[in-house]
Amino acid sequence: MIKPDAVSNGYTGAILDDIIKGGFKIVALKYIKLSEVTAGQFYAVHKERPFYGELVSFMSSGPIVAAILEKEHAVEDFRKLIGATDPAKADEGTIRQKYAKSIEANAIHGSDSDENAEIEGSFFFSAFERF
Ligand code: FUP
Repeated sequence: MIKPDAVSNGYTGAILDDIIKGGFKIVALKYIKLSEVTAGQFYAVHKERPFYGELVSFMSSGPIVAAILEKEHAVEDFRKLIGATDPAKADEGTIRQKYAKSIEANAIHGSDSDENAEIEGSFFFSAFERF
């Protein structure tokens, strides 16, 4: 998911380009705005964390780009491509280092396991929207 900060700062095209050049195949793609309810459902695992309320309000503050990506070792390789959660700690050349300003508005989300990738992909896309 390309987050509202990166979309509103005009980085959507550059980020998709980095993803494609990183060897990922785009299986599904969608430009939508989450409501507070849907953002809250997406981040339900963080419900008890102190930053949950602000995260939900930020994630529903503007449109996002959701995608399903395919690659060998996709989860591990995508996390390398996007860099650390805190852009100040992200390696040079990573998406968060290049396009993010803060730990909350950190430009992009990547699934942390194959299991969560399946859950999160099904959150946004039906079988008819995957190619
Ligand atoms: P990541 O897997 O890198 O997206 O990181 P986490 O699952 O730990 O966090 C999910 C999201 O919560 C982050 F992308 C941004 C937000 N977050 C905060 O706003 N503050 C924090 O201290 C940690 C995470």
